[in-house]
Amino acid sequence: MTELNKISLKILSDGKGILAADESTGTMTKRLESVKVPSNEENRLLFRKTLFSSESMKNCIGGVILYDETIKQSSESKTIPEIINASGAVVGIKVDTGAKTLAGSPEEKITEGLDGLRERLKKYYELGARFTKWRGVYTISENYPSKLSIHSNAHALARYAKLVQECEMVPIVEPEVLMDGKHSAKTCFEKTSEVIKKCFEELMLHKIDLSGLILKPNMILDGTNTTKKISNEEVADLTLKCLKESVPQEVPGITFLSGGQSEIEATENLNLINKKNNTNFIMTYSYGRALQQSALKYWSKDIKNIAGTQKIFDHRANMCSLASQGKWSKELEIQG
Ligand code: 5MM
Repeated sequence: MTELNKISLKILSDGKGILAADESTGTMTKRLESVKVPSNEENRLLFRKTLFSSESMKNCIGGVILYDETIKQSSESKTIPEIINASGAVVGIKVDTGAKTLAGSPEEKITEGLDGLRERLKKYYELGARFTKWRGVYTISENYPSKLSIHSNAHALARYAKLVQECEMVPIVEPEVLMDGKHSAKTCFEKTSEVIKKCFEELMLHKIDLSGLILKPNMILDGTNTTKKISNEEVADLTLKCLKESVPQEVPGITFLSGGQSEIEATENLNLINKKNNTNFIMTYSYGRALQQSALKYWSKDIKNIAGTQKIFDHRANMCSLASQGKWSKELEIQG
């Protein structure tokens, strides 16, 4: 077993998943302003530190993805990486610098951040990071995602992943096919499969150690603007079929993004995926909104109510952990 494989399994095993707290300052500002809390460094730290010192961190969170600002912050003479490590979770860092207009197809995006990446990775390693994340974004419409966007993003993801492994960290490869649009789940299945297959083609060309990599994909869903929706059972079936056909066996685990699904929807779908899991992959969560939404709303009413906020977060994390083992049910939500 390689060191990278060990780190991956530490993050994913025993009913654990990832807390994606890597919102860039722009996104975090939107989230805070939506609940009428001013977005300043102090408040961003307070909310995040509240989550990172919750009880459920020990049993439900195997890794936390941070943003550049957070990995350098401290509270009560402890650095944020120290607080996370104390719970047993692994520190991760988002290393892309965002999705920009794709030259040659201006309605699509290409994720940037390769320039100077090797040097930045070394600094993040020194700060305590042992895994990283890079997100490629794809939209579905009549002509998209284009071959150009599928190819360019896969190439960037592979170059990123190789640099990360060279620096002895585990890369999370996140190709996110967005839910926005009026496409069917069938189209989402076809496009997501094409995107993931291309990513692995490039990853293999770059000689990535696949046992030390985590894939973070979207689930297969109908577009947000369709009225006719497939059932949760069908979501699970199509998602499993897509991953079984597109992901090489050596990959230890898959951590889904929630992508705008409600907390319950993202939990229910993950639970069904695990109930039906007929692959060797660990299937768990790397949720941002689906782990934080309720906690953020509660916290915004009184930002000094740490214990109350942690209780809300703990419940969500426990539900996701059960779902990652196929042991969740709706009744547990009501009791919680
Ligand atoms: C936490 O949000 C991340 C994106 O931040 P920026 O847009 O500010 O760069 C995002 O990559 C996130 O990690 C994943 O999309 C998963 O989050 P959701 O909310 O979709 O589960």
